[in-house]
Amino acid sequence: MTEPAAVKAALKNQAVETPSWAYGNSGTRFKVFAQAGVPRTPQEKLEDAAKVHEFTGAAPTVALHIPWDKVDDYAALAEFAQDHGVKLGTVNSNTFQDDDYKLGSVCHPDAAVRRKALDHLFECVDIMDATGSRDLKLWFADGTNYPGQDDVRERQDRLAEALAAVYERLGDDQRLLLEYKFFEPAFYTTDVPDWGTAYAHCLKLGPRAQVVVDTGHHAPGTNIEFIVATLLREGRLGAFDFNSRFYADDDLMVGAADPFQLFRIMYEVIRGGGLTSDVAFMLDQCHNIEAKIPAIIRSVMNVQEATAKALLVDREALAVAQRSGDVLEANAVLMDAYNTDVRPLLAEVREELGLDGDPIAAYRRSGWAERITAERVGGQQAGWGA
Ligand code: PSV
Ligand code: MN
Repeated sequence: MTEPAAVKAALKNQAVETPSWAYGNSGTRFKVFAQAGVPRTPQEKLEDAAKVHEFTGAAPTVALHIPWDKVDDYAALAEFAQDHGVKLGTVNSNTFQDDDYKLGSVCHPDAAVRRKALDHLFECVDIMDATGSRDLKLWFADGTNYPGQDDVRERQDRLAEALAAVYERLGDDQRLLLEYKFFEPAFYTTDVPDWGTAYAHCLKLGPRAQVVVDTGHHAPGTNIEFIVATLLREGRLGAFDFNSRFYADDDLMVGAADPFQLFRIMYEVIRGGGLTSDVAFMLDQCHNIEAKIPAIIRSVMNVQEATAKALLVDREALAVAQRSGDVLEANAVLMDAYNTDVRPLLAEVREELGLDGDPIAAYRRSGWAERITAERVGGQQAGWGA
């Protein structure tokens, strides 16, 4: 069993990056619901993100999405973040919300559209230079809807060409994170459908190209923890986009739909040394019907709970059971850790950090929700496409 002091130390060091877009309005293709107090500017999103960090102590960075978080002066935005106790994190590109991208972006059959998409990716690297961000996260909505629509092999060549150009443009301390998704918005093929395709491209690019595992981007029943173990073994797990799903890419609060899966993932992360390496733990969620800030706090807490349980696995007892072929005992060791109520331990960890043991209650008492509802009146609320 990991020493209690080591478990606490690991939990105190854990950081979860929150996505700027989770603070804005979101919904489904049927309806985007507006909520009172939602940020109107990237600065207001950072104010909300700062509250999540204030009450959890575990969300020190905020991911940007360009152009949703476009500003004139990114260095000033980084300073604004710093003044509020957080930092700007990963820069996410967006090559999916422009009419030109109907048939794809970097994989589009028309070279002019590919050039436009590449220029956007270069712009994102320029922004990283200004914000001091380490990671560029690339997700492409590219793909086809019908067999025969385009040459899927040629699309891979176009993709490889764009990725190579972006990789070349990165600074020595910057990374390219490639995210895969098996469907949506394209329904027949997507150009980066799975971890194998992402891994193959990253391998060609070089060591600073790494794979992103968005937990919502797999077919039902996929063993995500196996993918995590494999990518860690290969040194190519760059980041997580955490969220939960019941059916498709639901983007629900991580750990809400399947806390056991999150535990299994975190166990493989710890087993593979990923908790203390450069793996970035990010949320990629949309809070469509629930209050956003407490939902993000809850999500951070869910990651912490899964991590605490995974840290509590008695690895020595597990190894003994595994080596002796004691299937039931091996399973029991894992389940013992999973079934531990780690909430008191996490409350203690928070209190030792000078925080309230119950971040959601502390947030509710703070009056922040009432304040932003009263103050953020008028203007255009942030949301998809804003
Ligand atoms: C695509 O579904 C995705 O997971 C990518 O990470 C995008 O950048 C993000 O969602 C937008 O919410
Ligand atoms: Mn994602």
